[in-house]
Amino acid sequence: MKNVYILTFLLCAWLAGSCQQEKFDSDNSIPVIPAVSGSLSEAPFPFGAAVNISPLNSSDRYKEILRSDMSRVTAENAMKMNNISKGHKQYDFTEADKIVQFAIDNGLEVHGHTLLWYKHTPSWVSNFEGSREQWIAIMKEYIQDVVGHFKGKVVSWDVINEVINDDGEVYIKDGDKYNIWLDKIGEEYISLAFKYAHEADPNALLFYNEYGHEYSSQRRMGVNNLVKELKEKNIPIHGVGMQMHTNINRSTSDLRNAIMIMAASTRLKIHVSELDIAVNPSSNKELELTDELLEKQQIHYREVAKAMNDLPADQQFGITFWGVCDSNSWLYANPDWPLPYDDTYAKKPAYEGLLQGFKVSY
Ligand code: 9MR
Repeated sequence: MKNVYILTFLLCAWLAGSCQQEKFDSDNSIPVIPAVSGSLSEAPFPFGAAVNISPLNSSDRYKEILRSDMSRVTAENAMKMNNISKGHKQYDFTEADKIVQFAIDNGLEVHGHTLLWYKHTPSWVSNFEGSREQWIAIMKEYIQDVVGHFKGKVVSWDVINEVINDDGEVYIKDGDKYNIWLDKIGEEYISLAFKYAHEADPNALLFYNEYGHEYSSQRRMGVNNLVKELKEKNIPIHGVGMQMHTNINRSTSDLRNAIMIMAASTRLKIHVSELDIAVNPSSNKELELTDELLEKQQIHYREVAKAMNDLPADQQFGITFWGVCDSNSWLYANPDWPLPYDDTYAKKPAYEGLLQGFKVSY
């Protein structure tokens, strides 16, 4: 029965993808979809944005957009390990607390990003020497102190970020990427991390967060295998974060299919967790932003919103943009303009694309 469900879902995703191919890609025309107006807050699923403390302190427009259009925020950097952990049992929650307080004051949910990642390991951890048991102990302590600190305020967590490569395998080292937790503890660190986070806040929703679902089916398979393994061991995992740092050259059906397939195969909540759609993926320094690029970007945003809209309600965790306006984006210096608001905080065509994605049936 389960297989029939998955096959039907995959077939629908494929068919929908093929139709889009015809509409958007083969003749390269802009599909005829009625103009719509409104706000992202009208969507049947949450929209959110990654936030940093500096624009939060300095820009009223930034805060207005978070209040009017978003229902969730993620700390873009403030909750990463070396920004919080200053030594064994020494924490600095100043910036993260400010973001959380802003969210609470304005009725926004907070998604925690991220408990463990190969990046942002503080030096006291890199220099730590101990047995496997001692490594497990410091990991447990960190997770439970942090999740405990934000208990009741942070609704959901990326427990583990980016452990799978393009071959679909969990890896310790790849170029300058080095996962110290995997090296010292072994693969069990993943299930232990989920278990410890759950113990610290049984109400928090726990996610595995990864990039590349839209371009690597092997990586997607790797995520799927990991989720399956965790579920078989009864480890509390509630969702998959699909980062989607993507660009206008990727086919819209790749974006849709990644979401549909991950939803059908895991049955977990789907969070498009770090969405941005680059218009200058090759970082051409001379590139200028044209209407044509903005229209392509609009179509891509529309397709992501439509895919989220088409998921079963209990799997629609929502869409988080990786920043609010273009000048907040980690890609801005490339140059790039990957977000739905321009650098004056005005709505771009992408914004209307998002509205069309959940308001118009096509
Ligand atoms: O946008 C983030 C950037 O400001 C940081 O310098 C960088 C390193 O911490 O992380 C960026 O966000 C990443 C996220 O945490 C995990 N997925 C990939 C994101 C883009 O690199």
